[in-house]
Amino acid sequence: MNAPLKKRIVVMIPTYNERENIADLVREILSLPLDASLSVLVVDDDSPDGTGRIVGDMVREDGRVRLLTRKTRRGRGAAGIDGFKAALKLDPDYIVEMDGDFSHQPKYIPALVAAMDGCDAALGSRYIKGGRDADRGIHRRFITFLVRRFIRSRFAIPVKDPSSGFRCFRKEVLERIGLDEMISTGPSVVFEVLYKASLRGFRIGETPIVFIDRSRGKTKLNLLTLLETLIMALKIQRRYRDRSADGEAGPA
Ligand SMILES: Nc1nc2c(ncn2[C@@H]2O[C@H](COP(=O)(O)OP(=O)(O)O)[C@@H](O)[C@H]2O)c(=O)[nH]1
Ligand SMILES: [Mg+2]
Repeated sequence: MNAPLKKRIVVMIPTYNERENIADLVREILSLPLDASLSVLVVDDDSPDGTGRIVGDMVREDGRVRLLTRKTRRGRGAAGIDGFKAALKLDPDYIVEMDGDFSHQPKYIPALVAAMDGCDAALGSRYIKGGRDADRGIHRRFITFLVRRFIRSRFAIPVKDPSSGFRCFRKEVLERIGLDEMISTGPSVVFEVLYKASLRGFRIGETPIVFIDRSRGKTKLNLLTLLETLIMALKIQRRYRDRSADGEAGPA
């Protein structure tokens, strides 16, 4: 009998000004002890700090590294969507999404992949046993707390950490949630993708992660993005509540 084929996994990382993190992060991911065929796709918005050049050098040295440079339609939202679409073209079994600042630690990727057993998507969760938000910034933790409360009060998504951006999807999930119809332009895309997957009945698992402070570089999250995210969440609710009443198709 033939040995089972290795799973193909693409790790998709949106970046903006992550020059101090990206090379170490990509190397760490590629050296994970995973019995899978792993590649990394960096989705960079033409960062002025030269993140794209650093990744470009890595692409030339290692066929497992890929770079998508976006020069129009910038922002975390469109970057995530374009990144997923480019990842799907590589025909993977799973797509892992994570930040490029080490807040999402590569060491959890094997657990995320293992959590896919019996699930269509798996989240790295700060709010289940063994997980933790170890971000030092008190205001940052407060923002996460507010966003989580807000989402949990308005949306019935059966997960503990709906705003987690560290997660893994079966290819079919991303193929069926209508990537071209997403309305988010900013970080709310993380939630919109999850919500659509949940509306469509995909099974979503969680595995604990400890979320740590970004080690280097600056966050792009500010008060304006927070406000934008909350407003966008309301828009998402209005839009898909109407849609789901019309009966969105399930995963079958
Ligand atoms: N391509 C792209 N990536 C972005 C953009 N804004 C943030 N990111 C990346 O998205 C991830 C999360 O952003 P970050 O600033 O760390 O936000 P925080 O983790 O919420 O503080 C990081 O990898 C960023 O480099 C953007 O406009 N375009
Ligand atoms: Mg961050």
